[in-house]
Amino acid sequence: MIGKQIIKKGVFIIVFMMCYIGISQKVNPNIVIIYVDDLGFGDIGVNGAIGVKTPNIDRLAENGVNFTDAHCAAATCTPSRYSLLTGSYAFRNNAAILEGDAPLIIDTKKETLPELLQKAGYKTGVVGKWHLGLGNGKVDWNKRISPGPKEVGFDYSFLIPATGDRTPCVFLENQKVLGLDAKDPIEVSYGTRIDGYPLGKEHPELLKQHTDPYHQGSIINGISRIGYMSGGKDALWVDEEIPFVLSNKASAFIEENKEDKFFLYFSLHDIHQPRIANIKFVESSTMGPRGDVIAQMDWCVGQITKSLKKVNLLDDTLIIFTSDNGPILDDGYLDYATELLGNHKPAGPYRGAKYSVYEAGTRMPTIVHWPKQIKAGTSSALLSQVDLYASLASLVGQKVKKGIAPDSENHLDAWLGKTQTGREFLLEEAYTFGLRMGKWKYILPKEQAVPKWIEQKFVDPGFRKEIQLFDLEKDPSESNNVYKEHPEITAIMKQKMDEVLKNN
Ligand code: NG6
Ligand code: CA
Repeated sequence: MIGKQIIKKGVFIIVFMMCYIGISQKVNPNIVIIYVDDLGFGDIGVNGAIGVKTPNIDRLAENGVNFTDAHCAAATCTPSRYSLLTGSYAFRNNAAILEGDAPLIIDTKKETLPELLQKAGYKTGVVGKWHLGLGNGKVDWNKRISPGPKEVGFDYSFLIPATGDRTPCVFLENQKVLGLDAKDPIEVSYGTRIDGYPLGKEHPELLKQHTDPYHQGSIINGISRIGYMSGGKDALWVDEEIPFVLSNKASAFIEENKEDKFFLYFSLHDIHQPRIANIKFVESSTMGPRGDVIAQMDWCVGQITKSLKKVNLLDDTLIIFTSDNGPILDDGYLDYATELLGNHKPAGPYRGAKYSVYEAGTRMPTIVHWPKQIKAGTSSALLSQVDLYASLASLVGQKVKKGIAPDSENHLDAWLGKTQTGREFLLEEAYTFGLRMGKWKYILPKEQAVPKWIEQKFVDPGFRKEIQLFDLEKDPSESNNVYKEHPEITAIMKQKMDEVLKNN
């Protein structure tokens, strides 16, 4: 009798456990972050793009939530990526754009987003642009480079080490240069010139695109870069093939991990300069190279959805499509982005660009797609990518450790389109700071000079010696500074800004 009861109880527990596992598998979707480089709010069809079509991205938006007030953490790449993976503001770690030989800026002792997902049973992978530094100091590109993605929680990595316009121009697979011939070792330098590939400033006749003086280092594949490089001839990437290489690696990761839960951080090179589209996409837009690489990037997005569909996982994968900073037309390479723009508005209705503290610097095209759980629509919730850490932790049932991800707020319901309420305050990092509170935008006055190359840009980055306050409801393009008319709002925002910046 008692034996029977124990068996019954046991069966009950097993059935209960099976149900529980079943439910928890359903709750935890695969997660794919598609991170585009330098894509502006207005560069996608659903947000009003004129000079290029983005059918694959538009499809994500039609079946997901399209956000109108979601932000990357900063108006440049490294700081935004740092915040995304650590849940911490970039200024806390002085994270700024890194050179191609810079050391890793993520503290390996602190739990990162991929590490947290690993604890929840995810296989984690990063494919694409890294730009968070590698190694501890002087990198030897001929050996396995560590610390890197593995040491911050990625089981698999396939990287462009820094940017497309910086040396070294090679891929790293699991932190080793892919295709390197040991007899032709790589050396990279950002200070002293080394004897290696010809230089842009000395051999303009070898160039596919001319550049400003800042991008006239080593010429690789007919494109001069920032920095010097020698060796590694067999390992050099071909810019025109990068979208295919990265999409194939991302698809292979999905295929290999289809039986597990996986987290893929797919970080595209497009639409960063050098904007050299594959012949398949040349003249696929009316805007020249910048438009063509938007079409190319859209194709890559389609490859990911196709791969997910093929293994029957598209409906049960949370895809977050977004960008790392605002759009830029002329960033140093002469590709006629300004001249060929026509009526297309890269930043939509917003003022500013990459590097800028105005809205376009951080207000990103952002789409969340998860057909099984999300009702299609749009959302005006105020959100920051720094919040993905705590929000995804909540999604997968993990606790954020004390002292980790200090700036990340859990807004899972907003990310999933269940509520339109996001952050009360949102920090925007540029070369100064902006702060949002509802419709208000406050910009911290800036005393110091900005880097010379930013000052020389045609874009107005928005740094001023006086306070700026804008009412974005009446004035979405930040043209009417109203701080004198609203001393009480200015005081609240100043106080909050001081609090955020002091709390370091
Ligand atoms: C800047 C580079 C620019 C680009 C940017 C990084 C100069 C003058 N300009 O320093 O070419 O590489 O860094 O872009 O050096 S980002 O999207 O990765 O932040
Ligand atoms: Ca960028």
